[in-house]
Amino acid sequence: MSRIKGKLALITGASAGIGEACAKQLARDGANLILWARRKKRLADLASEITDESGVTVDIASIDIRDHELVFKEANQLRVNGLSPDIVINNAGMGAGMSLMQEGKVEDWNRMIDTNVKGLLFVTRAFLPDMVERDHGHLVNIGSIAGRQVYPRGNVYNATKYAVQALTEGTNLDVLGTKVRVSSVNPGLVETEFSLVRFDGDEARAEAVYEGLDALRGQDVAEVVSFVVNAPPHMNVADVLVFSTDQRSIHHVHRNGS
Ligand code: 8X3
Repeated sequence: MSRIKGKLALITGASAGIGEACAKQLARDGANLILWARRKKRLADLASEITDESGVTVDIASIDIRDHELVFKEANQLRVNGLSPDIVINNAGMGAGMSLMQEGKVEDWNRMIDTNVKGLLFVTRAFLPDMVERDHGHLVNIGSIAGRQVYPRGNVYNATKYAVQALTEGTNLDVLGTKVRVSSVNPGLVETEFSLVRFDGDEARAEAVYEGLDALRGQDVAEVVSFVVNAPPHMNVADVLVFSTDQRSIHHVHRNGS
């Protein structure tokens, strides 16, 4: 049974990985979609694939969530058009580099903080007031095990994901007394473009991250998100941590031969 059939879900970072898988899964659940990402062509291809397979509507927009003026303008336009989302999946996020703290690049820090923290804040600020006003809505933040445990060279990426955790918990406190729900879904290793982006297109380095283990797929995380947003209205799944069976903590990963 789907409780989100006919609801409107907005997903950021929807052009690939966990975001793309969430789009397909929530469409299977019968939700209409608004998909945001920077890469419009990929969004357009995904939208036509989804509309071919399901009867849901899919709106797309090329949005860089680091641009707060664009985020607020687009959100306002959606509101004016009567398209206020019932569900917002704050998925867009990235890792940039893996340097020692003492060697970190300011450019990498800015990209991670601007996307993972400030971008998530802008999207939340853009849609949460309407949810509170309507006394209805569900915000799902995609965090990470990297927001629970630090690892060498994770420094600023870890800090951004710890921030996501704090923002999820803090937002839940701030909407107490309303029917708005705030959840976080925190995966461990998921085989997506994440490492390719982090290592600036270095395929060998990216592949090594997932080598020898049966990592999570985007679809696995999307199924968890689907469970979270399909929970009955009186139930708020505040926090989920999900690993591949080959991973038990950020520091404990079983690889073939290990
Ligand atoms: C990404 C997971 O373990 O590579 O959020 O930091 S990890």
